[in-house]
Amino acid sequence: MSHLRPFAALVALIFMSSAGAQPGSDAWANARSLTLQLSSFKFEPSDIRLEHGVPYDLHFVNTSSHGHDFAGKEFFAQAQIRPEDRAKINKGRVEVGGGESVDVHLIAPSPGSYKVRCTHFMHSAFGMTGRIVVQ
Ligand SMILES: [Cu+2]
Repeated sequence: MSHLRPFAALVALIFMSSAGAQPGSDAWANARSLTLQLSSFKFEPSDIRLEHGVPYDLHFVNTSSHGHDFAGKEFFAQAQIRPEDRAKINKGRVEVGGGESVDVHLIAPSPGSYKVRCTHFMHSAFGMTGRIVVQ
């Protein structure tokens, strides 16, 4: 019977990968769209409410003519980011150039409060801070 074990392991592996946590494209198509506006010097809204386990399309729009970023190291580390969007996040930050927009699809992480801010020089001091509350 021992010769069957590798086969059983293979079946288990295939089953696990097809039933894994990463949702199919359908789940992303149904993602809730949420626009997050960046400007000099605020996030709108600055108090972002998400539901745990729900897929979102976070649509970051920079309405100013200067670059800003949306930094939430812990939030992005905990969230499940759509593979195609992972490159848009660098060191927990989404950089959005002046007049540009960036979409990041993700599944909201565990409930909690996650701080966000713009890391550009002095921008958080001027008011570019906020939080994401996951319920
Ligand atoms: Cu900024």
